[in-house]
Amino acid sequence: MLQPLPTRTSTGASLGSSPMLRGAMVDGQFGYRTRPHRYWTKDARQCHLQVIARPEEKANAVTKIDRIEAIIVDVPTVRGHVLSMTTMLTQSVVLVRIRFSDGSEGLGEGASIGGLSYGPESVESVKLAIDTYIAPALIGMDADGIAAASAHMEKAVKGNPIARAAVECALWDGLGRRTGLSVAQLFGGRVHDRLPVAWTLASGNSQTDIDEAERMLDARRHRDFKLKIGKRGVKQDIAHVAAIAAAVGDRGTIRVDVNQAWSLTEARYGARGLQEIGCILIEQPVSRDKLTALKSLTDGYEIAIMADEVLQGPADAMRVAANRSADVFAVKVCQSGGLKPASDVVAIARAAGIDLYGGTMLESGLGTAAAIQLFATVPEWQFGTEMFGPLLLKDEILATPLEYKDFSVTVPQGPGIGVSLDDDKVSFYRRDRTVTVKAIAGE
Ligand code: MUC
Ligand code: MG
Repeated sequence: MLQPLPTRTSTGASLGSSPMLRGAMVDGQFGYRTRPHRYWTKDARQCHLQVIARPEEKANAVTKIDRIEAIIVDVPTVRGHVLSMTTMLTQSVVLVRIRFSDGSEGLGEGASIGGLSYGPESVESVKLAIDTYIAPALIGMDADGIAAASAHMEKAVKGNPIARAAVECALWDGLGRRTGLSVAQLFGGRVHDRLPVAWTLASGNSQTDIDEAERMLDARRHRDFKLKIGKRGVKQDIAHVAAIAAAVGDRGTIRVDVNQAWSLTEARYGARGLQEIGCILIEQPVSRDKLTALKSLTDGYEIAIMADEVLQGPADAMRVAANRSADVFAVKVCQSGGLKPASDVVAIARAAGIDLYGGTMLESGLGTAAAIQLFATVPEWQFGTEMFGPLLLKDEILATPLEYKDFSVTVPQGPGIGVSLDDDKVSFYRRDRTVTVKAIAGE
């Protein structure tokens, strides 16, 4: 432990005020600073030289990335979540824990939906990319150098934005915990204490969805509803949306997510029909590689067209913005490749005059909290957010759940992402858990 020395030694010799001669108590010994980078220790009569670390060196010691651990957890959903390409009964996510050389830790999460049916990454591929390629590339790097680590990751791993995002989030969380700052502060500071949260109605049945919407409105939990469509024919879908829109009335808003299921002809028919029944937005109506089709819908109808799956990071955001192929961006931390790239997607949208929506990959509370930290720093979310991931899960894996009330979620306080995991729950839901079967004698 280093402490400032008195300017007079035990032998009475004045050390003077010169910075070169100022002393320090180093691990119980006197140290005289004789050169900027070294200390000389002195016993009373003979000056014997011993090179020891100067205080600045200790203080500036680089914290390194020591260990990166990725685990898959599978948590059942509160009901079947019916999307155009799959029905979810469980949500699987990858939790990342990074251990740093100073003993600190950082947490991150990568999530996708429905195995490989939603996009090109699954939780299995995310874990493999982290264990096999990202971790070996990052071990030993400066823990605080997130830009350098991210650049290195991008070099080591092409694509795979969800895997990169999970690790990048954990680096931001670690930096926040070490500095005592929240991720929102690291990104410029909060401009919101709470964010509005939409709920997705996706039971597959109109009446069940109406009952669910009523419960959400009564509880003041959600008033903006996103309906998953695209599995049935367009006409049936319009009738389904019309029934729910009529039931909700002016107590809330109705949007739909087609998850790429329509052809352009179906989408034209759908856009006209949905706009007539008061639906305010269509999310990713056509395949993510059909940018011209997306643009023709954006130009052709008043109903807002939102880009989701097409946005796999800032370069895609630039492509969509360049031709104004969408009215709104669903900004997703995982799909963008991390918090910083997601903030770049936000910047591109704002510069291009494209509206914003805070999207989710149905992350658990951890990934949801990370996104909330970033979203809290963005002044306008014209279409709100859908930060409801943990509410779709039957069980909570955070030590303290996020707070949902008055149709919004509270931005977590505290350093880093501002949340911690319930380790028992994580042990219970982790895919590789070891189950101890007790053999009962005599049975
Ligand atoms: C998506 O495509 O937006 C978001 C909400 C939900 O229910 O599914 C996700 C994915
Ligand atoms: Mg979507």
